[in-house]
Amino acid sequence: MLKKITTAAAAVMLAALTACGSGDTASSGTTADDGKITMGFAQVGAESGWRTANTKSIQESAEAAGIELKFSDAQQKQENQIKAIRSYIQQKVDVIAFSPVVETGWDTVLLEAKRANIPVILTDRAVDSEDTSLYKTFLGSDFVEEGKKAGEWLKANAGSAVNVVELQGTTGAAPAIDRKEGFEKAIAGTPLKIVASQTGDFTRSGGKQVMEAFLKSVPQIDVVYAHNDDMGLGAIEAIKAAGKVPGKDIKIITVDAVKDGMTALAAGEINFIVECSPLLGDQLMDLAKKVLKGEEVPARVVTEETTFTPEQAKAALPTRKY
Ligand code: GYE
Repeated sequence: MLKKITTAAAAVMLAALTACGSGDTASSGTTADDGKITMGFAQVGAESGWRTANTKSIQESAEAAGIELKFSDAQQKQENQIKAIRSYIQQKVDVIAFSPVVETGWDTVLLEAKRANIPVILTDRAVDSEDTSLYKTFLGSDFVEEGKKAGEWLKANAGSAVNVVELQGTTGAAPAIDRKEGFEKAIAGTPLKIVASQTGDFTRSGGKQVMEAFLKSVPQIDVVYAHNDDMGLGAIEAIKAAGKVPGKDIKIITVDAVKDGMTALAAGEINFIVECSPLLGDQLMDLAKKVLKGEEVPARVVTEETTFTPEQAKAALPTRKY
């Protein structure tokens, strides 16, 4: 009996110590201190219109949900994201969410979070870790499906087009790998072929530079398939500078459907956009709350998305949120 009491007392003391321990990070507001949830979010960067909209969605949703957000921008560098995650572990946040810049190389830091009993939620991009117990759930789009939609549209609307150049997203990133795969599957067995493919790092300047090089080195370009709107918009600048008409001389297909992309689509400079929604904030906060309450969450939550032609873009633009 005495032993039992001692054990119970020790447990209380330990809890008190833990609470004290987090006293120096009291501003982090961990659940142990004041019942408020603190989320550490390690963002990829600010490489595109999509990313900016995604960051805004996460910040606004955290505020609306009463969740304290610690936010970091990794400038598209994995080492920065790993540092940010380690610092969230040190600060004893309640939950960590992040959008992994590339798929590989996360096991060690995810194991550190697991050992510290801090649940991790993947948003937007996937990791290739075999041990799926390293994270609670993965919220985001089906990028293979997006690539397929782009390829299916082209198959149906290719006309005499044959030669496709591809502007890939960040090398090693899930959306770059999967959008390539889905597109290639869709155009397989048709006369369409990818004659050149390079990364533009999901940025406008990257898309422009790669397209400038393609226009010099590839004799006949019929189609540009860009893994995001920003690279497509960069390619438009390069095409115009080369004296060609984007959307007519060269068909352009992109992914995302952010406002700038939709505006170019409505103007006929892009021919087709596959939507990828950056508005993941509300779902992320809901999932975080559930995970912290110990409720079951699905291992995978897929975002619902559509596609746009120029006519559909014109209709959607006035009420477009991002
Ligand atoms: O398509 C692109 C951004 O991971 C889905 O990252 C995201 C992609 C998005 O830079 O614009």
